[in-house]
Formats: sequence, structure tokens, C-alpha cells
Amino acid sequence: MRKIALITGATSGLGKAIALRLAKDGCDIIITGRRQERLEEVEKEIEIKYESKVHSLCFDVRAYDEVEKAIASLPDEWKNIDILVNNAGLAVGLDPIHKGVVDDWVRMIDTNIKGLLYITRVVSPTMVSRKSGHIINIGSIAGKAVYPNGAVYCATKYAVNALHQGMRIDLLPFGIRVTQVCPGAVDTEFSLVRFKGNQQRADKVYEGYKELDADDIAEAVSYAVSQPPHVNIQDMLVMPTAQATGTLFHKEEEKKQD
Ligand code: NDP
Ligand code: 8X3
Repeated sequence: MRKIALITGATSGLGKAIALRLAKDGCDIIITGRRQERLEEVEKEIEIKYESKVHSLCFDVRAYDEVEKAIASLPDEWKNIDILVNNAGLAVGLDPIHKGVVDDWVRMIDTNIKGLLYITRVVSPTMVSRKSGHIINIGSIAGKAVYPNGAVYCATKYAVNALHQGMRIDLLPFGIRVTQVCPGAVDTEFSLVRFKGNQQRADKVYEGYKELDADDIAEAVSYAVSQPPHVNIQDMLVMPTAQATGTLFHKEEEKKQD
């Protein structure tokens, strides 16, 4: 029987790559995000490339009523979600605490913490009643060590780390697997969002070293999902070879080509 995987934030970056990879691995896929036209593009791409059925849900993870409504709207054949990938998230701004923009903080906290909680609250009860399921939380190197000017984003990823551990404990009696995948720098729309559309500033983040591709993280998710039922990959920290910590990079003069 084909598994159903729901991936939040599948309109770009890691979420899109994970959706495509799990489709390739034989899952039917529910993709979510706020950009309807992007959802349609990803849906088409999966259907063209793979055998999978795809269902799209357009909503904002920050609004609990939207989350509830979206999951309740799933047709019966889509309701038994086997794999939930809590991926939707963002960083906004890179400022010292005394200069932080309060609206940026609210966006990060509401998306990365509350959004992850809301979707988990709505999806996990069916897993509990079926005594089966797998939740993948996308954390970050930013959830392992704080870096300058990133206190609030890092705090949200520390929160993901804590919620991940809590989920693992609370869902233990129900045979539900819980995995955290923590990437270092991946070239996605992440930095463009962080720097509010400033492409030049975003590009600089990935200059001088070989960053991770979204497919590298999709590979890690696929590995965790494909383990036999008695194996839970609990925590994975996946870094570019040229990045040792959140801020320590080995950069070359010229960006290495593949
Ligand atoms: P992208 O900006 O490429 O993708 C972010 C995704 O999240 C988009 O699909 C976006 O969809 C979705 N999203 C953002 N806000 C909301 C919202 N309020 N409601 C619903 N969906 C939302 O970035 P990444 O792929 O890099 O980021 C994915 C995850 O990976 C994040 O949790 C991030 O913190 C984490 N991460 C990223 C790293 C990196 O270096 N890129 C490293 C470590 C972790 P839409 O705009 O359509 O709503
Ligand atoms: C994203 C990676 O190091 O830019 O979580 O915070 S970092």
C-alpha cells in the first residue's frame, strides 16, 4: 500500500525537493504552501515525473483555523497521513537584539514554532489512533548553536529542537517515529526571504564554497523514512563540508563548480 506524505512549505527549496523525492520513493504526496500557482507547478512536476497522486492545500501555517480547515477538507482517501514533514519556515532579518524588528520576530515565531505546532496538533491524532506514522521536523544548525544577529531565528530552531524531543517522548507509546533533520547552509529561497528580496545580499551567503543542495536534505529525509519500522533516525545534522558551525566557513576565492 502506498504511503501518504504531507510536506509543509513545498512551494520551494527543501519542501519541494522532499516532495519530489518522496514521490520518487513511491509515496502519494500532499503539498502545502501559501502560493497557489507554485503549488500547481509542483503538483504538475510530480505528476509528470512520477506515478504518485498529488493533493495541494493552500494555507498559512500561522493561522490555526486555516490549518484545521485545510486538513479537515482532505478527501477520505487522503486522511490517513503516514509521513508529516514539518518544513515550512523562514528567517526574516539579521539584526542584533537591540535593533531587531518586532514584526520580523513575530513572523519567525508564528511560522517556525506556532505553525509547526498547529499542523502537528491537527495531523498527529490520526497517527496516534492508527498507532503508526512518522514525523520529520526540519530543524537547523541554528538550533544547535546561536550565531551573532540571529538570536530570534536561532531561538525558533532551538524551540523546534525542544518540540522535536517532546514529540519523540509523547508519541513513544504509539509507535510513531520522530526524526529531526538539521541542515547547514542550503541554497534555496531562504536567504532571499531573510534579506527581504535583496538578491545580491542573498547570493553572498553562498559565495566561495559549495553549499548544500535541497536534494541533499531530501536524501537525508528519504533515508530516515526508508528505514525498517524498528529503526528511528532521531537526529541528523547535515552540513556542507566547507561549513563547520553556523558561522565558520572555509571559503575559496572563487566559488567551486560542480
Ligand atoms: P524557502 O524559502 O525556499 O522555503 C520555505 C517554504 O516555507 C516555502 O515553501 C514557503 O511557502 C513556506 N512557508 C513560509 N512561511 C509559510 C507560512 N506562513 N505558511 C505556509 N508556508 C510557509 O526556504 P528553505 O527551503 O530553505 O526552508 C525550509 C525549512 O528549512 C525552513 O524551516 C528553514 O528554517 C529550514 N532550514 C533552511 C536552511 C537553509 O540554509 N536554506 C538551513 C537549515 C534549515 P509559501 O511562501 O508558498 O508559503
Ligand atoms: C538556516 C541555516 O545558518 O543560516 O537555518 O541559520 S543558518
